[in-house]
Amino acid sequence: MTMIKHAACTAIAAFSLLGLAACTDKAEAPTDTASPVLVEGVTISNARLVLAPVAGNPAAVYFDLSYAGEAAVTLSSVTVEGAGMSMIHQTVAKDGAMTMIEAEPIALSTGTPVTFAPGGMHVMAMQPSDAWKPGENVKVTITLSDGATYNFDAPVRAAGEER
Ligand SMILES: [Cu+2]
Repeated sequence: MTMIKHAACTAIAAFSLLGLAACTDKAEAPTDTASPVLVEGVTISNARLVLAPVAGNPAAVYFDLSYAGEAAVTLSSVTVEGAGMSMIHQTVAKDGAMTMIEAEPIALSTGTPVTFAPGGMHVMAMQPSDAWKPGENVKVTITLSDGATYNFDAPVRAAGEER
């Protein structure tokens, strides 16, 4: 993630001094200071937000989560910045067709990674922001049952890209 940001900043800096200043500010700002409580032991990898083929339809957020914390917690909610509403969905077979239902809170335990992936669990980002464009990053926040939150960036992918 850091490398992606750095590359983007370098490209902007090459074109304008203003861009350079903005990037420098960003790079020096400490991250995650807005979170009142930080989750111990949560690692997110492979995050991405995949846009729907039809503009305005919900986007899906996928990621891999591993947990190495002490507390017995569940993943209560995931919010996507810019979305009108976000829900955790599970994909299930019903009457011979695949359908999506709201997922139960997900228990986190050490050594059992949780995977949000196409065809399985995913975060449905309703009323997607017009600002979501491939190459941009969208801030995703997970909240655990003890109230702790954790933020990460999900790079935006177009509908036709690899999910
Ligand atoms: Cu869904």
